[in-house]
Amino acid sequence: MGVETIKIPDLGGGDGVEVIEICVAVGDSVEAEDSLLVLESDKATMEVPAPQAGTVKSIKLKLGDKVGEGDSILELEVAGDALATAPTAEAAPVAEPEAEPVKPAEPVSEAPVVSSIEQLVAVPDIGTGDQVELIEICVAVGDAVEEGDSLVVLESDKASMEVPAPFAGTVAAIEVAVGDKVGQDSPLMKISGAVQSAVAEASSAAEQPASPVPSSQATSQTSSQVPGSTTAGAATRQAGEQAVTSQGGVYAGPAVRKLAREFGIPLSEVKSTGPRGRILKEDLHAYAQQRAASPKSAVGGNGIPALPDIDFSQFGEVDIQPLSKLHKLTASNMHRSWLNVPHVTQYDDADITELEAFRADMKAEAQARGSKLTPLPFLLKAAAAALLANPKFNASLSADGEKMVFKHYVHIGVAVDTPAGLVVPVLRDVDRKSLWQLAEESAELAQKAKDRKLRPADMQGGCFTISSLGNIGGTGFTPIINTPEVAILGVSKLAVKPVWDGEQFQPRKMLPLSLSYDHRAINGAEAGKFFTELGAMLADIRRLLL
Ligand code: CAO
Repeated sequence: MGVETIKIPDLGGGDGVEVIEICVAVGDSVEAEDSLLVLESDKATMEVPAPQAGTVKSIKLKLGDKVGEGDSILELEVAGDALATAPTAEAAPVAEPEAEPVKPAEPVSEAPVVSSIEQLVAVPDIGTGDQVELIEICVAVGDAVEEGDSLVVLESDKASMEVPAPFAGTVAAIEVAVGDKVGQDSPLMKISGAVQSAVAEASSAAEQPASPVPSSQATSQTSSQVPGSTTAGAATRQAGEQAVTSQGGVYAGPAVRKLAREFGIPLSEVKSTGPRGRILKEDLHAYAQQRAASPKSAVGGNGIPALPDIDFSQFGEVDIQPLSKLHKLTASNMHRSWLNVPHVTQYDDADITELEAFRADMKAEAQARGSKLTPLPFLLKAAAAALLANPKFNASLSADGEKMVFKHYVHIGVAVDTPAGLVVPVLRDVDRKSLWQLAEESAELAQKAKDRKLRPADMQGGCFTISSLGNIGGTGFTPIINTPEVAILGVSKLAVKPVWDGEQFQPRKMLPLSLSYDHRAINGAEAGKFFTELGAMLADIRRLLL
């Protein structure tokens, strides 16, 4: 075991840099590369990483201190011999800037003239050989930029960094896109700049790096090593670990940027409370809380992380089709219900062996009437009876959640799949109609739906919905409640199953049912009673007469 004093690394010439965050406490165990503290200069925020793993024994500075290279940060108890294990600055050598990406100057003339040359701006030495993600392009072709204006923002796992314009000019071409992975010397964009002398420019271009270099890197030096101590991180890492102000005045550190991305928070909308307008993690929390309280759009709102916008063409050929109005409406209704209503779904099988036998007996008669007696009219009739017997199911909650509206009518919607999308026409007064009437009316409404002839009134006033996938297949599904209704019945495909009658297994026609209900309006015991009664009526349709 040894104790090392961890010191401020080479800050690229900046002294008197403020300590704005101490990320560890005495007694904490840290891994190599864990952030120890965050420093902030006028232009940049920098995380100082632990050079190696260890336990924090003491902290030598406090928030608000102004520090410079070589100042002690903390004492770290490390395994083994501290001197031997301490990394040296040579372990991460400073990459020499190169002049490669500079385009040759235009043909020179002898006399000094004002002319314009186009230079390729490339990614500077970012202190890592790894590729980093380009997260923001701050300019557009045709934009005039001043020297030092941000061109792009890059982000590694730990840091965000801006690449500033190395000279004033006009953006002539952009060679990258957001999401690209880039590394040192990757071309970014071409900037044409006015220069006083083509001769002078040509020669200076040959001597200097065209790639813009963050100030700390431009002046980076090998930090001196003191026996028993080491600087935290190598000089090269500093340039790559800056979080900076990006265009539009957004000023945030890497950890905050990462968190904002994870939660789909647009930093430009966050009110900052940090020093010099820096966005803090607390600001993100405040934003998320405020958003949760706002009744605005559910997409990316209510504290829900927004879904990433993915360019699928990067994986293969795609065809992009706009959604129909009906599809968008259904999607929005489903999403609203799913987000607002605490759904519980119960599953059960109804034994409809006798019902099916009766249906088979009635087939010829149905045909003679020009009708078809599917299981649906029986389900409608049984649901109506169960709704009347269980008034909480035939009700809606008021929007403020303060009142329950009990309905003295029984209108039931039936989900109908159409080429244009899902619609739910409503059969009125189901409790007062015969099975024949319900069969004819449901077939008529389903046809109208498929022909897109339903009127808005045909789809209003429902108390309960039946969604049947029985003619398609499946053993069960979780239907989403058609709010402001409080329950919905899902019907899956009938299957013959062995059922124990007390002495032996009998083959029975079992209909899988799923009942989703709004747990704000209905509790589990009530749902169990409703479901049992419904199943009993389907099992013995004579009960529908009671
Ligand atoms: N199990 C087995 N067979 C079933 C069944 C079940 N649960 N339900 C219906 N069938 C049978 C019918 O008996 C009929 O067969 P026969 O012609 O031999 O009698 C066949 O399936 C076709 O029935 P249908 O679809 O014409 O009539 P229906 O009354 O059962 O359903 C309707 C009408 C409008 C509900 C249906 O056409 C439909 O659109 N279903 C899809 C609904 C949907 O998409 N729901 C999902 C909503 S959530 O995304």
